[in-house]
Amino acid sequence: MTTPSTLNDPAALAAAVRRGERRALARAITLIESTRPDHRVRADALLTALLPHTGNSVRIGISGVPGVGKSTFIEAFGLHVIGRGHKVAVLAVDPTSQRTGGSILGDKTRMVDLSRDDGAFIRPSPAGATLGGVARRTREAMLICEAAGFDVVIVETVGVGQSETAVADMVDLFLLLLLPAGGDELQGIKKGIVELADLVVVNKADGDLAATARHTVADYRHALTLLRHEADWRVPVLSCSAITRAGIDAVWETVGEHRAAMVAAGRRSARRAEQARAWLWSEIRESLVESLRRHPDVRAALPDLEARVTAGTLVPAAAARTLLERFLGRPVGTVD
Ligand SMILES: Nc1nc2c(ncn2[C@@H]2O[C@H](COP(=O)(O)OP(=O)(O)O)[C@@H](O)[C@H]2O)c(=O)[nH]1
Ligand SMILES: [Mg+2]
Repeated sequence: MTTPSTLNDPAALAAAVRRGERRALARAITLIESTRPDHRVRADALLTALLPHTGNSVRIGISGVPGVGKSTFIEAFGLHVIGRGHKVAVLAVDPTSQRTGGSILGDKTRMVDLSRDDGAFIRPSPAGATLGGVARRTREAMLICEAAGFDVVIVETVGVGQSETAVADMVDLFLLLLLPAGGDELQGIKKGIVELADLVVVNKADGDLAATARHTVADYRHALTLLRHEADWRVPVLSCSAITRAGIDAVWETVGEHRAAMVAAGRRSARRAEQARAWLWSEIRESLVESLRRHPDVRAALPDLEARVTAGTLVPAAAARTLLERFLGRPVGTVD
């Protein structure tokens, strides 16, 4: 059983996570979300213990503009996948959640059945100042969920900014949900987001919107053939209704086809290896900047340098060099 003392002991917490204990899972994610330095040390120990048991999931990113039906879709899709014998974890990357109160949390009313299901685990976006911080914690939460036996991990993004790239960089398949409507601009889709998609699904293909949905499917099929040509995977455009649940099964089948194609081409492990390398470098950047900010000599010099840079009397590169020299305690030739 999980007792308060096990929660402070990374090895015991790791064991409880691996047994699939809900409380341990929630506690483990709370630990990795903490910014306290002593918690970070324990979080790293926990993740190190769990790492050999991670990686065994289908990692799916889901994006789309607010109102496209992400929450409703995840409820329908998640229940379908659980019905096929899987366990589904739902995480979110929403750097705006501090202001909005969290995308998933606010949406749990649309995921009532899924959140009650034993086969599902739903976690709202961590509150974090930077997208980098939120993305890091979501990646780590994904590893913890995998170690706990969740073999399908869905990462939702709010679809309003940079978070799509961050999510595409942590999943095997990036699914873009579209509305039955005109082109990207009409749908409020940011430039470049469509290019990230491995699978495009037009939602709300029901009732009065069914005919428009068919046109949207045809439009995007055409647009995507112009957009990119990949040897191993031609991005499919499907339609579904998260409400009637028509077409949801085909989406899951296509996820399986994508996985099979990527594994066969050796691209699944290559993509994950590349993601791990990029993650390493973002960790290096984040922790370097963090230690730099904490350095006493840097802190002493920072207010004055920042004031001069913002006043336009000091070049940022020169200010950065001064700070770096204080941090390193020696002169540096060039900043780059
Ligand atoms: N007609 C129809 N409405 C849908 C469908 N999926 C979602 N909706 C509705 O669209 C609205 C936004 O859905 P929601 O899941 O909250 O979208 P999100 O902001 O992307 O998470 C809600 O009123 C849903 O009931 C669908 O497949 N068909
Ligand atoms: Mg939502």
